[in-house]
Amino acid sequence: MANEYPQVMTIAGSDCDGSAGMQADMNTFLARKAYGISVMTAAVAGNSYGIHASESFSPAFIGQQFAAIADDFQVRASKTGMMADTPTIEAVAQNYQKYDFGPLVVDPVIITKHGAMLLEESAYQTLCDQLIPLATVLTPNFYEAQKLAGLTLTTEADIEEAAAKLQALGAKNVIVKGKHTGDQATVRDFVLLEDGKNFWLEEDYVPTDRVNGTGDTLSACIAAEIAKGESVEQAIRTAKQFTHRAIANEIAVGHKFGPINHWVEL
Ligand code: PXL
Repeated sequence: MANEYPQVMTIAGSDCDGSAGMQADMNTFLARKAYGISVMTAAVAGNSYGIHASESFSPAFIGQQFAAIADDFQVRASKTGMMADTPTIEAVAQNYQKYDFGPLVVDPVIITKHGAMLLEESAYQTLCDQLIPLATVLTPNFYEAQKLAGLTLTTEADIEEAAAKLQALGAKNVIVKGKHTGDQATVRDFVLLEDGKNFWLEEDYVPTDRVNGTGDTLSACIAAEIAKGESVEQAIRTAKQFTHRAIANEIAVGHKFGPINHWVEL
């Protein structure tokens, strides 16, 4: 009886304004009808204008959260979000390998929609060496793909090359999320699957500032769909659609980079 219901876990930072991080993940899990569990790595003080302060939890406390969940719950898929520094990434990578928490979606959070940097530059290499090899799905945005692949992305061929490079680091499946320049008709994300199948996912560009938590939502939705038994490809397609609808049906909360709308249905 216990643990029959699909359970999905986020390993992420708390954003006190509710728009992003762990809160966006939990909203997504609820919306997609999976039970959400949250191991907290850090907490930020911020709002729709920006991030003003940030604190990380100790590696020991992160380990205690993992142990508590492993003792009682049956997590079918997990995702990572904000991990601010090398000790946090190492703690997450070590603990994840200690238990069975299902396939891992790694959202390599480096930069927020307000332009705040959430990951120390000195930790990029740790992310590549220790966490990306554990990823069933890696979900960098355009900026993160450039940093982690070490490439300048100009053309679509560059983006395809970056995805291949990130796959070579050990991520089984990669989705590189498209750029938002403000003067575009569509947003195009490139998907490279484990078996080499690849395709572009396209949705209309929505001209709005209310986009904080978009990447968290996409990766959380992928994890939730996998936890419910969907294939990786279907999980990615569902997540792109869900996130697009959540952006397109905006809600008036906060003054600047506000949250997206997790009440949308597919
Ligand atoms: O959306 C990226 C993100 C992830 N995690 C935390 C955040 C944000 C953006 O604001 O605050 C904790």
